[in-house]
Amino acid sequence: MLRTLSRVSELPIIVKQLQKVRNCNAAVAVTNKTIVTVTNTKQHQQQQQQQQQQHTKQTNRSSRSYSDNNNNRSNYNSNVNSSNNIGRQQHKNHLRFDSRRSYSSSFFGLFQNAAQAGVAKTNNYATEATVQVNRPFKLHRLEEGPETTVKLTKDEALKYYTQMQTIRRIETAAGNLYKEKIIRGFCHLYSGQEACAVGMKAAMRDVDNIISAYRVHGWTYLMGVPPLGVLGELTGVQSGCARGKGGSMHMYCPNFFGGNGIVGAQVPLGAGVALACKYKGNGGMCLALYGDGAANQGQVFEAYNMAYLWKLPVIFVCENNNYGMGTSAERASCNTDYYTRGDALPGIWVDGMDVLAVRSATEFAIKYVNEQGPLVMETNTYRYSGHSMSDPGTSYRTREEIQEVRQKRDPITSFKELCIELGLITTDEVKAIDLKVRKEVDEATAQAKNGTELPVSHLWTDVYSNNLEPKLRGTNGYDIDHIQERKGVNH
Ligand SMILES: Cc1ncc(C[n+]2csc(CCOP(=O)(O)OP(=O)(O)O)c2C)c(N)n1
Ligand SMILES: [Mg+2]
Repeated sequence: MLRTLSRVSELPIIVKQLQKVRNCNAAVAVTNKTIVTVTNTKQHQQQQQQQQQQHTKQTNRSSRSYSDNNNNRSNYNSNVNSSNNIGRQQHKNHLRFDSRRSYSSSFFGLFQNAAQAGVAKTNNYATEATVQVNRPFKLHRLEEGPETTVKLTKDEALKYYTQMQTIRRIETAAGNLYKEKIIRGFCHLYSGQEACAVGMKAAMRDVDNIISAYRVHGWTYLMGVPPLGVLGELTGVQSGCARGKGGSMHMYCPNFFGGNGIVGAQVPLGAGVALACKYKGNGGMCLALYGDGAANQGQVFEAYNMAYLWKLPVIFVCENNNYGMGTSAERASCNTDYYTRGDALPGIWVDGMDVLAVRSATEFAIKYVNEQGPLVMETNTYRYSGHSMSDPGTSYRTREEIQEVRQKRDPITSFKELCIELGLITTDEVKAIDLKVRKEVDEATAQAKNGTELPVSHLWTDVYSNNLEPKLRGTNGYDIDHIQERKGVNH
């Protein structure tokens, strides 16, 4: 039976029909964004087995995925391993999904249950796909760059989507709390830039560290603080990750060195964290993030220089969102190719709206800095909000510009569409994740609103993470004991 569908959503109907046929085996090939073909013949099954055996002989590989090699899809192609040209040729016009799976009864059962199963028990009709990154990397002083063909498993797809959606929700909640005057002071939102953080985090190992500027609510959550720890910090209550003492720009957790309000200051600090990794010999590295607006600062170049001379395991990441406050990158920089600005340091330009490209570039960079020393990575991205909550963000750019990025390059929407298209996530699973994330962030918002502040006497507790003297120094006229209530998180 061969049938062409006009929409992916028709797939369950076809699957039900197929179930009625005895001894059937189903396979699915997505040939472009909208067309799905379901093939169901015994002959096909045998053909597939023969090809599989032949392929095993030729490649002697235990795992592979098949490709339809359809040229209609310019951006995302599902391929066999790129080095395996024989295999690719052989399986031309065949299936994109992993041939190791049997698309028989278990496939039908799982698929049918997907809608009720929610996020935990997901449908499994594609477990892994091979994807081409959206826009090519640009390289500076590098002969080889990151992998452009990357694997994406279903679990990873669910995780990245959930993480990006949670960051977006937290930022929306923060924006609303600010407008209600429940959050006071500074508040810089990360909406639009989610793929940068989620992609980098996906590549990080337990021994790795990160330090950034002030746009860090998303990073704080990714590094292990639950939404309430972030939102409570923003509303200044005890459930905040710094017990409400830090606020928007000063959040920390293990391996995350914050949260720094002085533009550019985190860059040499990041080099210092990398020096500590090298000194301890723990194999870790540090991601030192800064914006296009910080990229022309003297201390950035001084940090590049020292890191290069000392071969420090640091990735200098310029998150280029095109604006430093209200000044466009073109107005502020004589050279907006930030990935080349390290001079002797190699550099990579990466599409910061493509979570998989960021992950691939970071994986490459981690290996590189551990073996050879520092590297500059520019993630090309966009922020939807103004610089901070006090900036409407529309006096130095047009509403149309923002709208266009939202419609054409949004990191969450494009990743969601990709995953659905690849068959890694269903629309029902997307809905279930959206609901779960909304519930979690709504609950955290309510608790952050109603939390209690620390008593004033706690202002001077935990000044040092490891206090070596009994009294606080420099409090002239006062005789204040140092009280440690909590252990520092970044020893
Ligand atoms: C040393 C210093 N100079 C100026 C400022 C004021 N300031 C805060 S953010 C900012 C722009 C930074 O832009 P960018 O680095 O591109 O980061 P983005 O806000 O785009 O994430 C400036 C000038 C500051 N906080 N510190
Ligand atoms: Mg900027």
